[in-house]
Amino acid sequence: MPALCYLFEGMGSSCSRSHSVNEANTEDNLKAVEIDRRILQETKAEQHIHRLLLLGAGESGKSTIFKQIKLLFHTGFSEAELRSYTSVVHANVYQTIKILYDGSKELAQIESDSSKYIVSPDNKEKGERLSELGSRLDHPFLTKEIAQDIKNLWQDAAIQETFSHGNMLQIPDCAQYFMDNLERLSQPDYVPTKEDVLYARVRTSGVVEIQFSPVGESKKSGEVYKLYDVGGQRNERRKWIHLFEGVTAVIFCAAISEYDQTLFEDETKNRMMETKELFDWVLKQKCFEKTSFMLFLNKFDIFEKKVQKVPLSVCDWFKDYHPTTSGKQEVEHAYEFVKKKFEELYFQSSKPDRVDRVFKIYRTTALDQKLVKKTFKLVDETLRRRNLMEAGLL
Ligand SMILES: Nc1nc2c(ncn2[C@@H]2O[C@H](COP(=O)(O)OP(=O)(O)O)[C@@H](O)[C@H]2O)c(=O)[nH]1
Ligand SMILES: [Mg+2]
Repeated sequence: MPALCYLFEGMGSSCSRSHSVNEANTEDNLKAVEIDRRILQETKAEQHIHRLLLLGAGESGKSTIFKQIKLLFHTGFSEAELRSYTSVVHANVYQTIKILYDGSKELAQIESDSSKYIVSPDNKEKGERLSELGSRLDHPFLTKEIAQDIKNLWQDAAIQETFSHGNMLQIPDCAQYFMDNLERLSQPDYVPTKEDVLYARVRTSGVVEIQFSPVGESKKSGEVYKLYDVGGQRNERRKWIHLFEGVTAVIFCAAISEYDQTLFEDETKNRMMETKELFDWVLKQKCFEKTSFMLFLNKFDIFEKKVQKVPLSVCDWFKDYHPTTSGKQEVEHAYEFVKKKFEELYFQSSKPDRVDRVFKIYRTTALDQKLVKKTFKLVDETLRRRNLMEAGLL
């Protein structure tokens, strides 16, 4: 609370002056009264800020939600911020092509129909060179020439095959989008768009926060929230604990498309199983006894495509799933099944004294700005209603 500390310092100096000069110095008294009033105001203001904590495993979409909130209810991205994403976007391109090329070689060795994964002789040299570039920490700017090589390799049948069977590789979700936009990304005067920034993948380390009001800053009666984004990988989670006190709501992001993928930090562990265990652990935390839980079943866009090709039952948690129909209806059926699993987990992991916590589930695609806006309005409404109930006004 830097503002409060500053006020206390100010008060200290004004008090000592009033003692040394004149006890009844009205000017100093007025100052002290004013300071008291401001402290009171600040304290009240702080009390009205609701802390929202984004939690979830790595790559579940926490930072994308955070960016959307910045775009929707805060300052958006400045030109400088957009520009700062150039190297991130280019790094995502290099990482993607490296993962795909190295992955094709790996699959050619372990799969029985290995010839499908062998790139054409023309592209082999490009692949080796790009794979080497992808492992560097300092990537060069993505020039038109390099982008052309990447495009040729991306279009190679073996790379496409690897892409569609790459659930065991760590292919980022932004792969297709950036590969489709290579020409634009390699313009010498390229400035990332808002959309590029939303797709860009940076592994979060530490904690970032943003203060906002979902009805817009101009509307005074709106609730004020402070949203915290944290790193989701296992080695980041120890930093979470000190944020847990006094949290109004946890927004737990679960990427429901990840049921056939393995963890970045442990390739033997299914991502959905990790999410299940993590959700269970978070629900059982003592300091969340009265905290509201907003569960975002995220990456629905990927889920709806995947579920029609890869059976849900490949994941241990969903072993008892049996598809009934096909097409859109089947997607709904699968989604409802997953939702029910999370609901069951919630009630199992919430001791009887905690079942009166607010628990809501939302279907989200963090890249979809309109949907995120709508979802946050709902979250805001729920939390406001909860507030009124607690104050005995409802
Ligand atoms: N297609 C799709 N991609 C998403 C969605 N949410 C996040 N992503 C992408 O997934 C990657 C990881 O997301 P990020 O927000 O960094 O995850 P975090 O590790 O939980 O902070 C980024 O490339 C995002 O653009 C979603 O709902 N749909
Ligand atoms: Mg993140």
